[in-house]
Amino acid sequence: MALRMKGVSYEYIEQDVLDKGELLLKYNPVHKKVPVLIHNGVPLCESQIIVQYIDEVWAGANGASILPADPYERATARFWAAYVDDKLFPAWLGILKATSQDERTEKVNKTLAVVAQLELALAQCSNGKAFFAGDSVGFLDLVVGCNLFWFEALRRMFGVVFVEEGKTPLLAAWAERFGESGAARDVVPDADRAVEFAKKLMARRGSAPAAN
Ligand SMILES: N[C@@H](CCC(=O)N[C@@H](CS)C(=O)NCC(=O)O)C(=O)O
Repeated sequence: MALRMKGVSYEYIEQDVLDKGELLLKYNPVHKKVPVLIHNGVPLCESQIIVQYIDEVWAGANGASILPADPYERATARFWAAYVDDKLFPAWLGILKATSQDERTEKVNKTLAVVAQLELALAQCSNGKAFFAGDSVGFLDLVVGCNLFWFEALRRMFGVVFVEEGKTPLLAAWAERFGESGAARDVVPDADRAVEFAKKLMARRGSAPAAN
């Protein structure tokens, strides 16, 4: 999404993380995780670091700046981005990794609590505008937005809804706008593929079967 925002062309190489290939092990030997950006033959790892790198390297490119220019706004965006990585990602991933229904319910409730907090963050950051970053997509939009197709996959698998007009009206309207934005449109993976992968992950881990 960041490369699209900057108008930079790239080659996308898909990696099955349940069957890690040579390229991934070579370029991310520390964490052995995707994504990895290879630029000028050298690897960059960790999503948020990659996005910030792209913003700095292509600072003069046709796309607008991804991180806010104002130091306080930039720090605030980084604060919430760290919150997403620390709290949101493990909470919903825990739903897939759960080995009992009780554990799964606990992770669903945790995810709901984090999403409720993000509703408040959106109100604070957007200041009534369309996106976390204001009038257009920015860093925090990408960081939160890349979880949305997983939310859809979890809805299809377990019937759980994390972002909806009744409970999180701001996030619900934002999610619509984000999905239609030039950054996300045509790039975000299909939720069907996320479901397919999640089922493989659960089978591998022997997690409890899907139930509403
Ligand atoms: N903090 C990392 C997390 C990356 C991550 O968890 N990647 C997953 C796929 S979304 C992965 O590669 N998992 C393979 C594994 O855990 O072995 C980032 O933001 O890049």
